Amino acid sequence: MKRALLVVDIQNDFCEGGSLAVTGASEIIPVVNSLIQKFKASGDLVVATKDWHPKTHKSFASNSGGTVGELGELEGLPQVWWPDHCVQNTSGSDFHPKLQKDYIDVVVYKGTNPDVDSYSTFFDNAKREKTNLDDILKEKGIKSIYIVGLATDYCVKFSALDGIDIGYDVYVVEDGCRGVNLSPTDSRNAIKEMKLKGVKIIESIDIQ
Ligand code: VGL
Ligand code: ZN
Repeated sequence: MKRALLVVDIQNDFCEGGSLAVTGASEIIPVVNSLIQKFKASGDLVVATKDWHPKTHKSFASNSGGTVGELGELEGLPQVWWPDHCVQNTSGSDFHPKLQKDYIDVVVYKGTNPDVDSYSTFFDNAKREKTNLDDILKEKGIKSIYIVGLATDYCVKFSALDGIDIGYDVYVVEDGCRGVNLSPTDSRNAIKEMKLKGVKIIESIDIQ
């Protein structure tokens, strides 16, 4: 196993009809499914992540008295107030029905602590707690990660930047991602920032 495909948060609430729907989310499913098959065929690791919030999560506007889409503060950190989304064991937190689930080797959960948001699949936003992702990759000797999923300007971006900080070679597959775009340029800026910090931005056809 030389590399891992990281399939970020392709869950119903982030897709069309969901509570925090990302425009064009379902368009990435065929791209992601073919990469899952490719990684499986080459004996590489397929990791999928789930945003996995308790219903009391304080990033939800409903629990914090904020307005959806506006910026506030949570435990000293800037926090966008979100609609309720990806609540544990609800259909909104299930993977999209068309996602190829049979070849997912491991699912990493994040966002379980109600007091802090967690965009990166490596750490919570306060960097207090780690998920098991780094240990899983290190245990298998994997040094390169290829990221696809939702959303370009949040979980994809912060996972990619943390991956670089920890020392991985990080590739973001642009046609396998879509962004929230609270501001229309958010995804474009996220791509620029990732590039500047050493993330390689590629297209799915570039992957062997
Ligand atoms: C995400 C906003 C809130 C994401 C998760 O997966 O990008 N965005 N929670
Ligand atoms: Zn969330």
